[in-house]
Amino acid sequence: MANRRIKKVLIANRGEIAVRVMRTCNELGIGTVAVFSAPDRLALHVRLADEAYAIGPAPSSQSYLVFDKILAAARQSGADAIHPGYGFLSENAAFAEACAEAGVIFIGPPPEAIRAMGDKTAARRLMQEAGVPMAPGTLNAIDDTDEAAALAGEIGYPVIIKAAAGGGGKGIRVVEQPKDFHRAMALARSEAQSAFGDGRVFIEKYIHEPRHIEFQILADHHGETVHLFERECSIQRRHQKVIEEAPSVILTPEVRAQMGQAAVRAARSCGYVSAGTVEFLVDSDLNFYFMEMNTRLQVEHPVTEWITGLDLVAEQIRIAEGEALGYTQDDLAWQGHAIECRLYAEDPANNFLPDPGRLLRHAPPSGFGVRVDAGVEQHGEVLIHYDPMIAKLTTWGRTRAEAIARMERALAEYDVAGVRTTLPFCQFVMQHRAFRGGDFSTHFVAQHFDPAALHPPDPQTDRAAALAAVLYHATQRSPTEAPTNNVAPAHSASQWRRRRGH
Ligand code: MV4
Repeated sequence: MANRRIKKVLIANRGEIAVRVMRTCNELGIGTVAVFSAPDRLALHVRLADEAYAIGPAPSSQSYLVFDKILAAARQSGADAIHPGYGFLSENAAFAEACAEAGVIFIGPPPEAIRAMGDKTAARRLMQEAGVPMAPGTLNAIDDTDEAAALAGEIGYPVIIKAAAGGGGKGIRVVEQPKDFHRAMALARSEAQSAFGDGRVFIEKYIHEPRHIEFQILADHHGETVHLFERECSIQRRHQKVIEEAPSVILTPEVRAQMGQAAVRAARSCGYVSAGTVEFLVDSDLNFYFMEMNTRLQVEHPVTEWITGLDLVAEQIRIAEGEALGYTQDDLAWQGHAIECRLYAEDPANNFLPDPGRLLRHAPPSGFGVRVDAGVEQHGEVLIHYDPMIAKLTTWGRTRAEAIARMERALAEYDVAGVRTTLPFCQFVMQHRAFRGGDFSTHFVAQHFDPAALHPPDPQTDRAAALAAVLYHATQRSPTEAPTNNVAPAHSASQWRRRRGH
């Protein structure tokens, strides 16, 4: 593959991940192009970009997901590459193909790899061939319910039914007993059909109280594939990760090496290039089972950046340019421990009900070993139309205990008002005996979380902060007219740009 220098990147995303990608582009001397929906016109990612293009109304189906609008903005701006971030078009094989047809580099894996891993049964067949351990189950989607029931009997109950087109937690069902199988199958099918437009499902043996441990991999266009160790993401709620860390407390060096090698085989099996993640379930005996491969940069990638010192977006860009990784597995090592807390505009005292709105105050923590990736500024708005994540707070320490202590310090320092947030929930987890002892599974939240144990909100402080913020806000310049299209922000990041290689 011929090397092709990337000079300008369009970021087909919004919020913190768009900002995070732009930051690396700025460091590399690469120009940045934002796209924005109407309610995002004053968003941080628009303000930080060199140029910004309006791509339609709020619904992502009419803006961030529309190939032609994104590609038109790429053409108009002269962007030579598109970074999709996560979500939206990041795992859309047809979009990756459309980029190639338009002569724009898609900063991500080849469409074939996205497609292969998007079909979870196709992925299972690939893993079977590559010798990657999997939970016992079916290799093909099952059409006949009676045949499926017989297979479930052979696998042994409990079993779990998953959508072939799924991923994350949509369309999954645990079946404890044979008598429940037919009904569960019908429900799983119709759920899969309405969620993905594809009712195909498959069955796996249900792993009891597993941990979710995933391996970051990087692969270049020259046949080199490495892993960047693991992230443990067991603390999740309704299949939404909330706290992640690296490394995992339970892995031994031997199991880590075995899982890493399996992850590399998984990536090679589909001709993977760029950054990707191989997810495993791990049982209490440290047996591990392939779950799925995510063919994108993930939300939780900063914990890997902390322990390896590598900028994953910079690596993705170098790989997309056709450069060789320049290191092998033996060159890689990790140091210390990193934890990520996701701060959402959701009320943990009220079943995590989303609470979008304006951030009357947003003063994130800082200091040694603390990183904040925020998508919203003070006075900015968490919009109802999109994911309600406000920021990712990550900390590093020489040991896990130090990373936790630093996280507790940072959480205490975090000052946010105007919306309810998951901050008290993060504090609950950090101080929990089971979390501190490393004694948890994917069922942690269901087993241990008690809203009554949350730090009680202090209405006096809340009110005082809100009043102070309103008064302060009143003294500030109000936002100027909205940029409508093709706007170069007054304070362009380009003025800080250095030339690459200097
Ligand atoms: C599993 C599992 C146990 N055994 N697969 C799939 C989607 C991901 N977000 C969680 N998934 C699981 N897959 C096998 N073979 C356990 C989970 C799982 C889970 C399943 C049902 C209800 C709640 C759950 C919480 C965490 C993990």
